[in-house]
Amino acid sequence: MRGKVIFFSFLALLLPVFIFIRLSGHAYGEEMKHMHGSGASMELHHMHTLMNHGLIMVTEGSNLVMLAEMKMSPSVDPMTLENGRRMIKSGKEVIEHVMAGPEMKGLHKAGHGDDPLMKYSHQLGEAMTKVTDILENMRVEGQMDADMMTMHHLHILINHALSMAAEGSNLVMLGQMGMADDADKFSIEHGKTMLKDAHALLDEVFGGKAMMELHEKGIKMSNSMMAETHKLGEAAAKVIDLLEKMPSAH
Ligand SMILES: [Cu+2]
Repeated sequence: MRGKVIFFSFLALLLPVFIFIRLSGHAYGEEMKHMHGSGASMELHHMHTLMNHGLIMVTEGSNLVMLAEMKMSPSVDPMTLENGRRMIKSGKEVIEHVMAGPEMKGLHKAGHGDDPLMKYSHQLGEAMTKVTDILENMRVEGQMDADMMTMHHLHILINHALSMAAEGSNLVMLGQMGMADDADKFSIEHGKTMLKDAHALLDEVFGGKAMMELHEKGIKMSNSMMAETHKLGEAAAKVIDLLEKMPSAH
C-alpha cells in the first residue's frame, strides 16, 4: 500500500515534466515551421548556398588555370593547371547536382515546381552555368602576349567579383534565417555590402582604364579573347544581379 502511494506520487510529480517536454517540443516544431515558411523556401535557400559555393569553386579553379597559363613558374604550372581544372569541374558538379539532383527532384515531386522562389533558383542556376561554361572553355595556348596578359588579369578581377557576390549572398541568407539576433543584422548588412562592392568592381573592370586602353589600341570584339571577356562580363553581371535580387527566406 505504501509502495503504491509512493509510486503514484512519483508519477504525479513527473507529469508536469512530461507535459512541459511535450509542449516545448510542439513550440519548437511551430518555430521551425515559421522559419521554413509555407513552401520550400528554407530548402531552396540552403540550395542557393550550395550553388554559391559551387560558383566560388569555379572562380578559384579558373584563377589557378589562368595563373598557370601565365607561365611564370614552369615547375609549379602543371600542378596549378591540373588543380585549377579539377576545381572548375567539381564546382560545376555541385551546381548541376543542386539543379537536377535527387533533392531538387524531391521538391518538384512535392509540388514546389511552380513556387516563385523555385523559378528564381533555376534562373540563378542557368546564369551560373553560363559563367561556368565560359570559364571552363577559356584557353590560352602557347606564350601570352601583353594584351592577353592584361585580359587575364581582368578575368581574375571578374572572378573575384563573382566570388565576393557569392560570399555576400551566403551571409545575407544566413542572417535572414534569424538564428542569432545581433549577429544576423551584421551578417545581412555585411553581405549586402559585399554584393554592392562586387557589382561596382565589375563595372570598374568594363568601364576602367585598362579596358579602354585595350579598345583604343584596336583590340576589338573581333579578337576572340576580347569577345569572350565581354561574354563573361555579361554572364557575371547576370549572376550578381540575380544574387542582389534574391527573395528573402521569409
Ligand atoms: Cu527546381
